[in-house]
Amino acid sequence: MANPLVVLLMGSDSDLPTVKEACAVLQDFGVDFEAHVLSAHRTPDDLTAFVRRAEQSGVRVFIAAAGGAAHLAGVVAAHTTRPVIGIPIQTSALGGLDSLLSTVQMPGGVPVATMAIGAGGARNAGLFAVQILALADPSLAVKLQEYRAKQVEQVRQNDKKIQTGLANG
Ligand code: RP5
Repeated sequence: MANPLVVLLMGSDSDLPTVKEACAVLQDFGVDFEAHVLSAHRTPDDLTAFVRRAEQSGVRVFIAAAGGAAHLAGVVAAHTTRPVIGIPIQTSALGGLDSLLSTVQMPGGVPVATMAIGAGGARNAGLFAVQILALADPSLAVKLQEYRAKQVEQVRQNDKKIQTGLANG
């Protein structure tokens, strides 16, 4: 492992399309990260060893995405005191409610910052990681301000488009 600030873990390669949303945010902000498939259930020993190594190599934030009986974020949190952000993957069986509840309902003492189900949650996971890093990195804090300002501008433009569309019937 090089020295990434953020590590993204996913329980299966089938989670990758969602996880890519978080990767895109980290890339946009110029944050070094690594992404790996590691499963709390299928590769428990590899997961534990990885988290220990990652902590030693200086990883500041973990992001963990999993679906169904989604214990990945919780198990990562059990092995580190660094912040862990959970992404509940949308599932075909239960729409992701299974993933959400099994990620968010951590016992007191071992927190996981759980995002919303699916792509929006994954984007927010990336942003939340940037927000944590920005506490000690003023240049990232500036980029976050710019990101928000762009978002405001985008919504205002969308509103204008809608107003024009309504006025023209
Ligand atoms: C979870 O089981 C993974 O995070 C994935 O969302 C779900 C299904 O995995 P696959 O059967 O697609 O590999 O551990």
